[in-house]
Amino acid sequence: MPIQIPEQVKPYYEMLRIRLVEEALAERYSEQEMRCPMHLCIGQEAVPVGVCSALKTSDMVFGNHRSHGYYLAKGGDLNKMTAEIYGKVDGCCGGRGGSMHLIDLDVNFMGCTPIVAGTVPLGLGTGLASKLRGNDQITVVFFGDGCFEEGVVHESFNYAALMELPVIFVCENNEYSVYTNLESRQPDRPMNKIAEAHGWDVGSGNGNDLNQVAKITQQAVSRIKAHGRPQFLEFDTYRWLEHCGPNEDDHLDYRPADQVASWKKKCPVLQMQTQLLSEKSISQEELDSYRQSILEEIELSFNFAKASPFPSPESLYQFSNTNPS
Ligand SMILES: Cc1ncc(C[n+]2csc(CCOP(=O)(O)OP(=O)(O)O)c2C)c(N)n1
Ligand SMILES: [Mg+2]
Repeated sequence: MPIQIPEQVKPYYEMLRIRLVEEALAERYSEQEMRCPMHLCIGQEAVPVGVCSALKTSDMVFGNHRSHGYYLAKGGDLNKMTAEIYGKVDGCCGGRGGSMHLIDLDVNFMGCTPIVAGTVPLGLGTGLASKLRGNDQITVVFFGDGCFEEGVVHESFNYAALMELPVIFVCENNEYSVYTNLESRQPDRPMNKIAEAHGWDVGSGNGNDLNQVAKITQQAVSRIKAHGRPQFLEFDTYRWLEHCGPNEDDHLDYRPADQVASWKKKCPVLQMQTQLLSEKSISQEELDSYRQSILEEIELSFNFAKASPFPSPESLYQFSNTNPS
């Protein structure tokens, strides 16, 4: 049953929903019915929700390989996302893409891709389109700290600055690209200094603090409204699970145990929950009812995905211009 969520509690609800959806995906992954690689954002929920809370539905968002949170925070349809992950015809990409190819044009979630930095130049394209059309649509491209090592990011910074595009690039800095930490990959050269050198406005903050993420993004949106130039935002956060897949991988020892433990103490969902309870914006009974309602919604989405058929073999070349027949 849909329930009424007070306005000030909505961002918390959305973070909790992303967390519970991903926990359910992780739990069922071993059933081997989701046949695509899956990168979970558990621990990082405040960035997608905080950033998207500052956007309008007409604004456009691109994700990367770790995009369930972005898709849901932008208003993407949970049934269609779950069906996509199950490879079913009712998925948001007809079951052809899986977890890393999510699109929902109804809410301007423009897409995501496993190719690191693949969506960065696409965001320039939508930014340029908004500028040429003279509308007020903003483009947001989410990416990780590892993405910064791709040459196209730097070309894109240059192009966006030259063309004065209304884009916000949001870097979720979780300190790791797969198993390698930031210091081993990049010299001491803060990412926002590079953006600044291109003449972009920059902002940075605690990516586990939803209010801070939302405020910093609102400021970036206001600057774009004022002068139309590109914005770079960097938020520190941390992934809890393995790079790809539903498990923990701390036994591999690539991340110090005390680092993992200290970030888990800074859980974005729990921090916001504690705040709402202490300021009495929410009661424990309401919290329990939200959780119950989300779990019911998730169960229905799995039923929807499982009941949906696989795409037919005849449709294999439907969107292709290389049909051999
Ligand atoms: C062009 C390209 N290079 C390498 C990879 C392999 N790869 C997939 S995800 C990833 C790490 C990306 O790290 P980051 O951008 O920090 O995102 P995170 O996984 O930490 O969220 C890499 C190297 C890829 N998919 N595409
Ligand atoms: Mg990273």
